[in-house]
Amino acid sequence: MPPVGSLTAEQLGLFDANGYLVLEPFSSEEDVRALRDRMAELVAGIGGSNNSTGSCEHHRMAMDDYYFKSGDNISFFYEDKAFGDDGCLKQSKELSIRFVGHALHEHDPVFKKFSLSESVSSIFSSLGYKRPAIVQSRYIFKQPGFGGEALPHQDNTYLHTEPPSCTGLWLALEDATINNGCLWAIPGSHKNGLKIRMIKDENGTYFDCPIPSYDHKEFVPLEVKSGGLVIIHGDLVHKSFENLSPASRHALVLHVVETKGCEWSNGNWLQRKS
Ligand SMILES: O=C(O)CCC(=O)C(=O)O
Repeated sequence: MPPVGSLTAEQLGLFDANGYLVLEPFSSEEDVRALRDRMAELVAGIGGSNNSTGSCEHHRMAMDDYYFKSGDNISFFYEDKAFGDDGCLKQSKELSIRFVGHALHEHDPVFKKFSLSESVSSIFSSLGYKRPAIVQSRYIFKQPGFGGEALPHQDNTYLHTEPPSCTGLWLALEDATINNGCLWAIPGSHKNGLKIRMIKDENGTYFDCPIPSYDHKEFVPLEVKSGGLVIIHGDLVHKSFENLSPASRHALVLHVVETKGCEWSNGNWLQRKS
């Protein structure tokens, strides 16, 4: 049997038409459990004190130095709404974290094993990548009650090569539903090309044109069972809503670019060492 990531002609046709492809199932229950357990260990290790609600040292999600350095390490970002007026967390760190990134695939053995698995690399061979490189990994928690929204975007906006070559692999580590903040995408929107770039240079971090707006009616929900994977074209417009439900929605996202014949852009916030 070929690895699960080895795509058929029919699957490639669907990906080409829609800009996304759902592979369900993709990862086994054991593999999902291993990723979730490992993340629980990493979070438990933050700051040395488990279940802390008293520390003010937790880092909010913001485009600042902590964020810009996170391309090369494992950093922890908290939901804004997790903090009280005193600047301290209102509940345990486990229920406050927004995401962890951006080099889990390099620095953690469990995440590295998944990222380098045959199932994952088969996807990139199937999509025609010659020398793919994972440039970013992010574990997203979508906490119950306030897990933050992802505004409509295209991944090539943030992880740009010339020519654009980013593909996202979004692995559901819990059932992702309309209720708990699943992905939504505009089918076929990748065919309209990249609309906007985020640039970081000596003038700061900014977009090169006004942020486009999209009609919600164009989006379709991508509900995925735990262990299912969504392949996302770098120009696909996608988003997710705030999670107002009592159930979390954990997911792991890997972003890959082509390094053969494609040049990593100097203006990207993430600058790789090699
Ligand atoms: O998981 C989410 O809610 C959004 C993830 C996403 O859009 C991305 O990683 O590009």
